[in-house]
Amino acid sequence: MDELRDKYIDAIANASDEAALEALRVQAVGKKGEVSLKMRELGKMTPEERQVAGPALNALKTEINAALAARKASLADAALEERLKTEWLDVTLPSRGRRIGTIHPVSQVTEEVTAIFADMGFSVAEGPQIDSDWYNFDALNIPGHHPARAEMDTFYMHRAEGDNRPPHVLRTHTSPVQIRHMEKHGAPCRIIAPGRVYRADYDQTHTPMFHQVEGLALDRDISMANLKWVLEAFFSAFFGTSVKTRFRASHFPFVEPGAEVDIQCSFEGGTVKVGEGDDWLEVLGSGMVHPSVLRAGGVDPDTYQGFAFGMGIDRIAMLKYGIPDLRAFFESDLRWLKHYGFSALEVPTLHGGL
Ligand code: 2U9
Repeated sequence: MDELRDKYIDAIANASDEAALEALRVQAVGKKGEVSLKMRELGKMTPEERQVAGPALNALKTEINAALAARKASLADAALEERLKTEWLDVTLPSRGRRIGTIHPVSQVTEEVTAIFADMGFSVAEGPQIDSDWYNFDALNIPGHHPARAEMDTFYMHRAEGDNRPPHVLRTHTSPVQIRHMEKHGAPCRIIAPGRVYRADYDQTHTPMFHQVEGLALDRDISMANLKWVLEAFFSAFFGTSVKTRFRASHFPFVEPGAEVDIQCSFEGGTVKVGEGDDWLEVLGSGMVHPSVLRAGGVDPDTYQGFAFGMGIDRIAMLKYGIPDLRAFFESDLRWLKHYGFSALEVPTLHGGL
């Protein structure tokens, strides 16, 4: 047994790799290994001999197994040490540049508009982009035969033969949001409804999807004077300079009286400057909400009245930030987005200046 111990403990300690170690394991303590064969001989011994040889063989087997495990661990450590010498990382190298996206001008301007109106007590209302023709037209005093339906180049949802559900459309304005708001919350109210709207039109100033913000203020004693003040306060905050407005009588089915609103500007050298000069630029439609529209929203026109307005978000974004072509807004060209986009850290706030 001493011979076996000397032979294997030394050999194991000097095994050069895992394969050599495994060969030694098989040779010593494998099924047909030397120690295992010796153990088989115990049966042929006298009980007295067995009492001495049995525990000694077991101890030898344990010792060899422990030596095998120790060598295995030290070989693994050495292998890892070797790998670490070649596999290393220079953490001081500069990292790969990361492409950071920008905030789209429409998102930025929507936030700006929201911040300004929020400061005047307006909250934001939202609604579905697909709505029934009742919410999009009838409730807004635009009955079936009305030319405004045709003018709006409406996208109708497809209906299968025999499907008698009321027609649905991609909303042509955000006005249905205000009808739904009146139905649910009644008057008084002060809301803006920003969002996507759809009309089948496409050229330098029209895209089939664009963005509007509409406003609605209802109370017992609201007048056109309130409308004019709110709009002048809005445009002055939005353009960062005092802006005069000019109201021109106009007609929209949902308001009476109706007015188109121009803002003061100058056209010099092909650029528009808002808030100075003697020229005017049309930016908005507005008026006092038509009694039939109030009634459609469940509001009593004998008790409440109010103003409403609507303008294109994309259009005022183009004006403020000097963006020439509306179509580029929706082409997802990364160069355009990098040029006209905003940093995610430039969150529009009134106190920060818009
Ligand atoms: C309700 C009642 C009245 C919203 C209004 C306009 C006039 C208007 C256009 C401006 C440019 C749409 O994006 S645009 O083409 N809008 O001229 N919008 S009054 O009137 C409402 C809305 C909701 C319940």
